[in-house]
Amino acid sequence: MRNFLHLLNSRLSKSILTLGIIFWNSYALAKDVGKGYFDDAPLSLSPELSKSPMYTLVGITDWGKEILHVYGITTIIALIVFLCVSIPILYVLFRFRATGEEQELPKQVKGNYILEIIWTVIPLILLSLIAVPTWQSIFRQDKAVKANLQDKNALRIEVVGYQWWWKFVYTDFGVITANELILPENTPVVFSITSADVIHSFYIPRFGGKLDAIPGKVNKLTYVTPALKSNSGPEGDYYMGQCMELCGLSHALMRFQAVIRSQEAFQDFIKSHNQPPVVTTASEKRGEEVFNLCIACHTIAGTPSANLPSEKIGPDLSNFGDRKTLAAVTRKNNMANLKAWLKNPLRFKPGSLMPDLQLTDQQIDDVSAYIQFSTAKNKD
Ligand code: HEC
Ligand SMILES: [Cu+2]
Repeated sequence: MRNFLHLLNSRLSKSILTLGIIFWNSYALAKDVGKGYFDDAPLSLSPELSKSPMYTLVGITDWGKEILHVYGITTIIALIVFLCVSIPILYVLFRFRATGEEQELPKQVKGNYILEIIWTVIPLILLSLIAVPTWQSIFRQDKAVKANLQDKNALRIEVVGYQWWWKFVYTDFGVITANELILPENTPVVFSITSADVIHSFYIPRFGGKLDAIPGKVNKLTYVTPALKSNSGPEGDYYMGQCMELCGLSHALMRFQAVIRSQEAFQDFIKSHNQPPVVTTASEKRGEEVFNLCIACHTIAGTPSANLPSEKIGPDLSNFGDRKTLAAVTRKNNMANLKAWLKNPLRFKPGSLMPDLQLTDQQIDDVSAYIQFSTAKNKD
């Protein structure tokens, strides 16, 4: 007995020590990620993200609220089951503890029909209590998708997952963008979700409704976008989204952002998006030339790159200067990060399908100026 206690003690202390070391190392690592490489740590480690963390426990769309409702029912039932099991167990543990003076085994019981029936029927009832509202929700969503597809006021958006970024096509407006999903407030939206390569999963936690993006299949999701917050600035409200299906090396870096704007600001976005770049400085002019190296994979609306008929494997860069983030919302979009990205995309995103194009520093400066500044100038 004593030896056993010793063993337990030393194991316990070793485990605690190991855990402590792991904790300390992870902390030390996390603290320094990105330091020295970029002007700016990844967004997850910056205060940016704290403004829009990926909570699952607030539903701010109709569909999000509905899911939370089912979630609430499930949680309450699970809690009741937990209490009904753990309280008797604790009672029995203490009430019938061995005193060491027992002479024989206690009475052995097995195969009690009544008990067997009871503990088959109770879970059946509990599972039905969960299943019925779940089915109801699924059918309601199905109906809403059909209704909103017919609704003239609804916004239809095609979502395509790529390794490791998101394409958003505003089918009714001929507008294509990437990673930043601009949405008008209080509007029904139908997302038609698919993938260009492997399985991804589309999810904006606060809006509710996580749906797989599967190549060759279109999954539909709909909800009414939330209203603007009372204190939101001219840029609107930002909500983080994330790919939720392990899809390769940079899966964790496959983020996106939903941006809720007023109806007018949304219309402005639609209007300015496809305006051709306005090239003024000498550097932008040289950058326009350099951009010919990029057009097999990228498009800027209103330039020859938009005339190539092939499917592009890189994000649409129209109106890029208007974007707040870079490389699927993993960095802030500013000149320093853009240049670092063009110097070596793999440093930002392991396995990225944007190759290192071996550009000279001059080419990087020029093409950065071109895609960053000339595209944003059409914003009155
Ligand atoms: C072989 C295809 C390919 C070529 C050529 C290419 N890119 Fe890319 N680019 C990509 C892919 C794929 C991504 C998405 C990377 C990711 O986020 O994982 C990307 C991402 C980007 C992004 C970030 C976009 C965003 O939505 O945040 C910028 C900016 C960019 N590329 C600029 C350029 C420029 C400028 C050139 C030419 C000098 C270029 N790319 C050449 C494939 C390419
Ligand atoms: Cu993924």
